Amino acid sequence: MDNDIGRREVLKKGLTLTGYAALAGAQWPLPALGKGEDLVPFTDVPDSFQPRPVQAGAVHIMDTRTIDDFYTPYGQHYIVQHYDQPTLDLSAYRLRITGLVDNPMELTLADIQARSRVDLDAGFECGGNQKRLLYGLVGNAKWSGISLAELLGEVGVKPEGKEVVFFGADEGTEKIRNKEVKQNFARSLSIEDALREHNLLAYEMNGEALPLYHGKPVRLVVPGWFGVANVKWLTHIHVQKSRFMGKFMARDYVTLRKHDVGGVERWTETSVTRMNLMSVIVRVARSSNAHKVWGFALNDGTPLKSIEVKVDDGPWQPASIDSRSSQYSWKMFTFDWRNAQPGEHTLVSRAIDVNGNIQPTEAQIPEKATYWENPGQFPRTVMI
Ligand SMILES: Nc1nc2c(c(=O)[nH]1)N[C@H]1C(S)=C(S)[C@@H](COP(=O)(O)O)O[C@H]1N2
Ligand SMILES: [Mo]
Repeated sequence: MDNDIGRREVLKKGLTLTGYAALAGAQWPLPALGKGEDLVPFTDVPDSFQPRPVQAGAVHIMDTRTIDDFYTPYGQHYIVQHYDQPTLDLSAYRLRITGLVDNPMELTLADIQARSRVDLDAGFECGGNQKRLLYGLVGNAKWSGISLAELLGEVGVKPEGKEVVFFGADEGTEKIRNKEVKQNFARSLSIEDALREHNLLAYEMNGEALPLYHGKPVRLVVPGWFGVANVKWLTHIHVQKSRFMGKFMARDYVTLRKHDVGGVERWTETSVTRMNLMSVIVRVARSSNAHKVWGFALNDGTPLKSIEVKVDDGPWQPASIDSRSSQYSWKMFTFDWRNAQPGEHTLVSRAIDVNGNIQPTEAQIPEKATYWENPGQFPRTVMI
């Protein structure tokens, strides 16, 4: 009921009517505003942005304007899948580990849950995240499960094992060289990447059993990587000698961009892997005369040096970073905007890491022919 009143209040104040119109009748989490705080509407929200509640089989886009917690609850966290969303029989569930290993294994869910448990805060975004979606293909959660490196240590990868392939139980049909073939969603990691300390086989999200749409009962979480690496409904890990060339490694989720390759400008293709250094502003609120700006940053786990905000043509100024931030979580930030004058203003953020990398403007990003990977600075406009 409070939500209904809250939503009407928000609508009255004009927070992008088109976006919220789609939510009529839906339970939609509203920003937890402080007492006496009002949302300042963005004036840059495209009409095409239509957030909806979670629906079976559909992509779910988070409305980033409603972020109100460090851990993104189920229902708000984005959801993407390319095939079906299989419901696995938990008593029949097996995770098989095959290929170039000394001890192939078949683990039940109970076997997995009996191993030592690891918690990890990790935020990630889809490689297709972009401005048009207000960067809503995103979420941050506490993932609990078992260490992949430890498990691979136990199965014993043979020296000739170079690539670890992760297969989901979801399946679809792909046309490959004019032949329709059955495929499961699959991604791979090099053995070095697979053995990194923090990769998890997760069976819980935010302290609850992994929800169906997030990969029940077990998914891979590769912290610092784009969402596509985090194979859901994981049933099979296979170690092989050669590079895995499945669709989601080699054909889809491939970025085509112009690069200097040894002094020659070439169009090159790379698989979507580690997240780029990015940040976005998601909310602006006013309490009496003061304004507060919120946003989040993500990257591959390289520590950040700072997050900065610029108002109109002013200087870059440091934002405060949420103390709950950890290496692979998203980093929420706030910025106190002083002396905001009536009228329309442009606000933009940028993240800077300890190696001195600065989140580029869109114009500074190398020319790209695919829509994957969009870490350019995202100027937002608000009306005061
Ligand atoms: N089995 C399986 N895992 C998958 C996918 C999929 O289609 N099938 N989609 C991937 C992509 S592209 C993304 S962005 C993330 C989304 O994870 P989420 O739905 O839990 O947010 O899952 C990844 N894991
Ligand atoms: Mo994705």
